[in-house]
Amino acid sequence: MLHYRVPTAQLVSALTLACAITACGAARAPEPTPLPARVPLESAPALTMLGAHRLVPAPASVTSAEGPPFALTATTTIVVPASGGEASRVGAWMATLLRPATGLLFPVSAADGAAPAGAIVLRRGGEASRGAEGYELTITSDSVRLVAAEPAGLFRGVQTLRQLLPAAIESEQSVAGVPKEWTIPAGRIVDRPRFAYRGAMLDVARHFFTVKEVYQFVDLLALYKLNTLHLHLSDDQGWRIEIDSWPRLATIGGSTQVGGGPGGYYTKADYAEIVRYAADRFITVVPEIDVPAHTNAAIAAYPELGCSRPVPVPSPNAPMPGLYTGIRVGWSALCHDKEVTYKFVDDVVRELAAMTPGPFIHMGGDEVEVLTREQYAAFIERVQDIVARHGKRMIGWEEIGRAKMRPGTIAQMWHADTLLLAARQGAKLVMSPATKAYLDMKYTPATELGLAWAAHVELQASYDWDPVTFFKGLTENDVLGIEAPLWTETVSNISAAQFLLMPRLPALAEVGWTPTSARNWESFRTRIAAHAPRWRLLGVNYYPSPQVAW
Ligand code: IFG
Repeated sequence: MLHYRVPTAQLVSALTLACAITACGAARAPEPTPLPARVPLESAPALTMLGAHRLVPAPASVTSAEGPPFALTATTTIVVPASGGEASRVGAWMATLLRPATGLLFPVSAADGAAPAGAIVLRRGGEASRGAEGYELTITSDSVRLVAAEPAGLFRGVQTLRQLLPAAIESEQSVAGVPKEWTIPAGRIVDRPRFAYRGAMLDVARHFFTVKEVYQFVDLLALYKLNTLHLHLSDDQGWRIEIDSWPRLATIGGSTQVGGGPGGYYTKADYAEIVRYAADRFITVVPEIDVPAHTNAAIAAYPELGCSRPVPVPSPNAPMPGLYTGIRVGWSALCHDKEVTYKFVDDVVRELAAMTPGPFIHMGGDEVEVLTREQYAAFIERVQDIVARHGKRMIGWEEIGRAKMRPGTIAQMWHADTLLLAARQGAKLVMSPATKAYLDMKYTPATELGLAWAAHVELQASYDWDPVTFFKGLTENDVLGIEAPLWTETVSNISAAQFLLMPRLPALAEVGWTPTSARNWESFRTRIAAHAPRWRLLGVNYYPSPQVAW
């Protein structure tokens, strides 16, 4: 008999309430204020009308229908196209998601044509104008039809289905009896993203995160329809990816981290695992090797890469001379006028491109204090040519707008107006303004984790902005999308990362996905409140922002 574990908090609130009534406990402690009674999963209001949805990101259009909901039962089957392929993989992924909490079998069958009643049917097709991630979801009492031009659209539609079921669907074990039945309200959703690039960045250089922790980061991106994982793989404190032609980059450059901990690095097999896990969720990996600054770990491994510039004050707990475990920025740089520097960049980009199926390689370019404007531009232009020669498009932080950008190169906006230099060259922009999207910013002065150099960023600040009107003079066509960077100077494990990510990540996911006409703060703050039980069941840490009535 599987026992349903009552969440501790419920127990606590029940006990608190009990004590308040029976004054249990000898010494009359001051009356504890009872915790806000959480709505127990058993009585979570089932979704009555599709329009009452608490979906995040909000879909482009939702139409409720009269009539009974679709119920998941022992005979519910999942039907995927006979051709198999990625659409079948999405069907299998959905079955794996639905089985544990419901205890139902969800057999998956591959067949075209009319499906049996009571089936969840995945089909390729629909309006190609909805793009690679658009989908349409039609729910009646006897069928659920999910149609998308591409498998990615099917996967995004499955996340919507997931959110239309009670939060208990996220539970790991069959919670028989909770809820009485698993229903999805009738209606129709036609949906597609506003922006093509919707990402989040994990800085694995300041603090190293294991492959399993990166999976947990990717799981949150998948739940909220983000499609890009930017990994900040190198910086002053750490080099995190194995490069065969320069082996000490990982073995020495990866041997420590901020604060002097053991650091770590991804072997090529580890990196391939991360790429596969992301690809299974239709998420593209964008690796970043930050040059010419933020390069102390590489220079500590290969001192010939640096000019004879002063190294930082030795870090008390750095295991090797030259390694740095503090958090100052901008002081290091590769030697721009040595040929070995460009051989280094070429070797690294060659090996990184070979292990990265996605179209982009991010080459950083931020916070360069030791080169003149001309030296910087010449360096960036040369690096850009190297990336192109290896068949990839370069992304760089906004400062690269000071160089001559190749068509296809993307500038990532973070803190100033240099993005306008890139826009004037016709470059596409990825918007990640530090005052809105930097998830390492404290929520408030009271937040223990995070930094505050840009701003304190509460949930509403992350939600209430528009990537196009954020900067005057930009047009919809200039903006490729948005990204939420999580820098990890103060974050050393995934639980701390989740506290800073959640709930701002879903807010930014909605900024990237939902048309402006379907977006507003009052609606979002109400909808996101319903996601907390889901996060608790998933074991995801989060900041209970006082801006939301959780
Ligand atoms: N700026 C630096 C990051 C990191 C960040 C912390 C960019 C592009 C401050 N560069 O953001 O390396 O230190 O908030």
